[in-house]
Amino acid sequence: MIDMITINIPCMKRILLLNVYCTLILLSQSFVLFSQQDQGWKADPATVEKLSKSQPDINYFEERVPQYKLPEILINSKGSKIQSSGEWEQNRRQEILQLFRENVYGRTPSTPYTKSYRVVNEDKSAIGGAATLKQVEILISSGGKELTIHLTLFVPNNAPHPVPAFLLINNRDPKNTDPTRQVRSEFWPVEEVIARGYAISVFYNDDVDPDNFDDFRNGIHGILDRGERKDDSWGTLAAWAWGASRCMDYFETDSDIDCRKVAVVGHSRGGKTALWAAAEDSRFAMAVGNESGCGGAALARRRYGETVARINKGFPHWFCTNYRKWNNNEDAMPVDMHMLISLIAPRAVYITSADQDLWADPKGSYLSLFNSTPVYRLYYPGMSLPVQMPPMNTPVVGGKTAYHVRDGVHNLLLKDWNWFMDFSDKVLK
Ligand code: GTR
Repeated sequence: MIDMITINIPCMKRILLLNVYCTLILLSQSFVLFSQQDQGWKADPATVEKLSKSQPDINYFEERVPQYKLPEILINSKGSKIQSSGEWEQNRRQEILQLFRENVYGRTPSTPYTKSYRVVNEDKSAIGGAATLKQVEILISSGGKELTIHLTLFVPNNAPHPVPAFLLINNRDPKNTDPTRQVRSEFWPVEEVIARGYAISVFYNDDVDPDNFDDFRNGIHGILDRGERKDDSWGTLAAWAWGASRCMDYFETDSDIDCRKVAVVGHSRGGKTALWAAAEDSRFAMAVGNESGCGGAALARRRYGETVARINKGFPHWFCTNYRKWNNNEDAMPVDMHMLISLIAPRAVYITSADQDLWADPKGSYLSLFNSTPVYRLYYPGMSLPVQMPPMNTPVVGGKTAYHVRDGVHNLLLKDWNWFMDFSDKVLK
């Protein structure tokens, strides 16, 4: 007995160990297979857990996203299918543009105004001689009132002129866009953009309309709005977009800038604005919506992260009054944000997200871009994007559309800019 036990236990142990070993090999093989099939970005469960705890009224769980049906991009209000880019431009694009004006951002007034430009500073040997700095005042006047937009522009000296340009809508502290370059921020990386042969410019959103709710008395609203405000009167995002167009007006007068190759860039609220600016003004050849989230690229119907009700409560001045009709009523909205992106077609568009920025719904932003592609295909028939999101830090390009999820938090960094320039090298240069 004693002998049997002493002999058999090690033997059983060996069999058991062998079994465990084989199971581990099988498991690791199926893990490799599984991860090969499933490499696309997914929200990190720990981040989901953490955010859900700190904001219990906000949904961060993918499995709690409600079922939804997106409005058809290529079926017009009369129920006809749009078959060509011509039909798109003459008919459906106009309908969708009007729907966004009426229901989301509001209509820009047609009040007449005059504009003039004054180059108040020009330094041909900025950035150690690599660039020319121009500081331009864009003066708007109407009805005896005036407003000045301060545009800062660096033009590379050693690139063939006219040069393509980036225009950033700065929604952060103006220190981030220091023209003296004593403060260098990745938010507006002048030196690196110049080195790649692009001009880089910026205006401060508050110049056009201060970012606070004052019943639309200050900024450009106080100058161009006449009579009573209507439910579809423009909000602050539309005012900033209008400001971006005034910078474009200036570029048209500056022979250093190739105004057919201007990309409008914005981060977060600036990202929402950049997308709307390019929808409203087809002179922009490219738009970058960096982590633009709700009211930007993210699909409203997913109700993931920030929602329509939440954004209207937090920022009652950003959108038109009609947008409040969609508070907790997203399925009734006649548009969703894939249609905003489609308004930029056939021009270039870059949408981004950040891994930990679930408030801005990375997946909903990618789905929006993905669902805009039927419109791009009217122009570029072979164009496509993968159904699955790309892995983190891996930009994906489908013709004139691009997307990435950067690691880290809500921000605009040099890493993002480098990917924008890799893309613009292809689509603008
Ligand atoms: C947040 C807002 C977002 C986003 C962001 C920003 O508070 O909820 O929609 O725009 O601000 O602009 O940084």
